[in-house]
Formats: sequence, structure tokens, C-alpha cells
Amino acid sequence: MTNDPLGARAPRPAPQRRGSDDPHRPRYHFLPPSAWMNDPNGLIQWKGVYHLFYQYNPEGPRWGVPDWGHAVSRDLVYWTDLPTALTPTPGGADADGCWSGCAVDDDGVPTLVYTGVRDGVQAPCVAVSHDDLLSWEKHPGNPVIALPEPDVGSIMFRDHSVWRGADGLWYQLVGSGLRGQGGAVLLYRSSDLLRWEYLHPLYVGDHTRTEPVWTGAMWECPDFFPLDGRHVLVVSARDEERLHYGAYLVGEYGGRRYAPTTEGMLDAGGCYYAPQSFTDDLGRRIQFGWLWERRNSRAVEEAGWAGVMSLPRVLSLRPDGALAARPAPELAVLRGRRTSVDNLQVAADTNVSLRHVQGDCIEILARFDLGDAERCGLSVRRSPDGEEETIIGYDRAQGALYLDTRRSSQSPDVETDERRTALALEPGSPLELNVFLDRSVIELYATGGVCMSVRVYPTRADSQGVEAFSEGGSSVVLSLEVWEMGSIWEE
Ligand code: DQQ
Repeated sequence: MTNDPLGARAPRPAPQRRGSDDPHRPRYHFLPPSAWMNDPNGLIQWKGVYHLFYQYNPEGPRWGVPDWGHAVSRDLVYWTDLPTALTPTPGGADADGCWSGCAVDDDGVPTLVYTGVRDGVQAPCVAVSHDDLLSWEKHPGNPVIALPEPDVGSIMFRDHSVWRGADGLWYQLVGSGLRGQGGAVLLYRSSDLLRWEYLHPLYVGDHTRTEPVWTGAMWECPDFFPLDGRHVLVVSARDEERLHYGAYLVGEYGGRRYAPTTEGMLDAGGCYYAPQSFTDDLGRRIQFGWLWERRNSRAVEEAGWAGVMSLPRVLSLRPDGALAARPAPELAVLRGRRTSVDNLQVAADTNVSLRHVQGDCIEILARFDLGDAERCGLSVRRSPDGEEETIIGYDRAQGALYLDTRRSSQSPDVETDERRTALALEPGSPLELNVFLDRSVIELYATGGVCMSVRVYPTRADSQGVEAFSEGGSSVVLSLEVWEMGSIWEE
């Protein structure tokens, strides 16, 4: 029998949250009913239904002992909350938390491989479902790998990417870091997902190298998958002092060895972390990431919630080998009233107010001819006097896309900065900006699948304006379309 989590025979889903008057709470991004969320986990499409699990602390808007929250969708847009999927078992291998992990289809048995934490030890655990992912049975022999190999010199051991090899065996990467070397992924093999044999580090980063991208001392949340004929390794790079962020490698995998040739940052906005991806029934590789808060704990406690899931991103490889991410086309169902402008001249060192275009829950699709401008782009979430604004721009001399939140909020509780990432435009080709504003979330997808996501918390109710700007020369907005975006929640 099939349990359809969205159908009549399914257990009653958790109550849907109501719309909120909180001006920062997103309306079309997924987030739990309340409290704290971090990493996406266990992403899988099962019998047509998309399952999204996530690190969840229902106790309050702060890091705690995580459960796995659970939501389902038929279209990647509208989500239904289901009861919590995993909770720590007192005295069990996950007594102090069910940390991140993934889902696989073991010949018709949905199986989770996740990190159980007990007394400071982090170790891989397994759970299976016999009712189409509604409830989970933990393996009595958890953890299935008690400790990392003693000789490897690993400084951390958690988070999992599991796949079935062409030889029919299961392979698993566990996130790690090797002392004095850098982030690492440790490769294991198994015939049954329960007994694992250690093989070797599949790849080890170099923590002293900062170009083309710094990949830190430890790699959390590895995600390894074939894409467009090559293999991509996504890791969440961190160490104790520097910022954390998602990085990717692209290369060749064969004979249980990995040879990456390209490296990059996944999302240069500074708020996108611990992403995970899966292949859906259409063969698309879809990634979600955690968009964390950028306000202090006092403000977060007052809000009562923390953490937002990114929009679903469809991954592909560009001809130059870089990883591109684009918003899933399903999101277009949220588009409401449309406004458009064509061939708008933006004179040097001016801002042109798009008077009919404003809002904090809108999608913008804009194409710019750079003309002879040094910098051009959009100012969004802008108050009429410009006291608050967030700037999305392109710097021609640097060949860089930038996102400037330094004046996004007058609140002292908010972290702001300016971030840049390389974006090479062919001479004469337009700059494309696809921007999703959803209250405190901004997701930007630009030419070539380059993306930047950030959180902003304007204080003024009238910080809703959109303007085009040009500096050091003039530019043209070739086309600009804006849609009001609907909410995915009952309001
Ligand atoms: N979050 C999880 C860990 C992972 C980290 C715990 C990354 O499994 O390493 O919530 O954000």
C-alpha cells in the first residue's frame, strides 16, 4: 500500500502556519512553523512527492539538540508540514542530536544515513521507513561506524553523501578535516548500508591555499554527484575563526579516485550554507541551502524564528566547467501582477525610480546593456529618500557582481557588508539579473548561473522601492519585468 503524505490516508499533517505580520518573515520561502531551522537533510523525491527534511530545534529560535523536521511538496513550491521525522533516542547513539544526513532508495526501502551525536561523539547512524517516509525505524546497531579510522588524523567526522556505485555497492563520503592539511571527505564502501569498510580520503583540500577559493580546515555536509558527464563535490567549508561557506569542486571520478579541475564558491552572498541536492524524476539536480540570519540573538529571540530554506536551484555545468544554479521554473506559479519597462535610459550618475515597481515580495527579471557605465544595476528595498537600500550591481572594471547591504537597515542589531564575486560578461552581452525579494530574503541569480543570497532587515515600512542606477557612464535597462509573488502559506 502506498501512503500518500498529501492524500486522504495519510496522518494529519501538522497545522499549517498562518501568515505573519512580522515584516521579515518570508512568504514564499520554506521555513518551519516556528523556532529554529538549519541544514536541509534527506532530500528525495519518493513516489512523485518531494520530501524536505531539515535540522530543527522546536524549542526556540536558537541552536539546540536537533530533530529532523519534515515537509512535503508536489511542485517544489507549496509545502505541507508533517510531524517531526527523527528525534534523539534517550540513551541511543543519537541521544544528543540527530545531525545532518541524506536519504537513499535501498531497493524500495527509503533509508536515511545521518550523524548521531552522543557524549561528544559524532557517528553515522541509519534509519529506514516502511510507510513511505512518514515514520522511521532506527537501526538497533547504531552507530554503523563507531569512530573514524584512528590513523587518518581527522579532526571532525560527520555528515554524509551516499550513492550506489556501478558495481552495485554503496559508497559513502563522511565530512572531515585532516590535521594540518585541510577539509577532507572520507570514502567508505558497503553492501548493505550497515557494515562499512573504510577505503581512503576521496579528496583532501589545502587549508593554506586561498585561490581560487579558500576551502578551510573542515568540510561539513559533503554532497557528491554526477552532473553533465562530470562529478561535483559540494562541501561546506569552515574552520574555527573564518567565515563558513559552500564551495564546490568539479572533476573526474573513476576507480574510486577523484580528480577535480575546477573550484568555486557556490553562492557569494554570505548567507547560504550546508546545501544538499538530489536528482528528481525529471533528471534535474536540485539543490536547497540554509539561509541563515544576519541579526543578533536578541533580535532573533524577539522574532521567535530563525533560518530559511533557499528556493530550489537547478544545477548545471557551464562550458567553462563552473557550476551554475538557476531557480526552479516551477516558481513561476507564484507570479501575480506583472509590470514591465523596456529600453529605459539611465544617464551617468543617476538613479531612475521605477515608480510602478515596488514591494518586498516580488520577482525582478532585468537585462542591462552596460553602455559605457563603470557600474550599473538595481537598488531594491529602497526607502523614498534612499536612507535604506540594498544595491545589486555590476562593476565592469573588476568584472564583478556585487551585493551591498551596508545601508539595508538602520537597525543596530543587523550585520551588513558588501560582497563581490567574479562574473565575466562577453563584450556586448547583457547583464541579466533575476532577483527574488521575499521580505528578509534576497536571492540573486545573474548571467551564467552566478548567485548571491543575503538576508536584509529594513526598519522602514516604506523601504519597498526599486531604482535602476548607472555610475561613471550611462547604461540601458533593455527590459525589466516585475511580478508580485504570492504566498505559499494560508494567510
Ligand atoms: N549542521 C549539522 C551538522 C553539520 C552542520 C548540525 C552544518 O551535521 O555539520 O545541525 O551546518
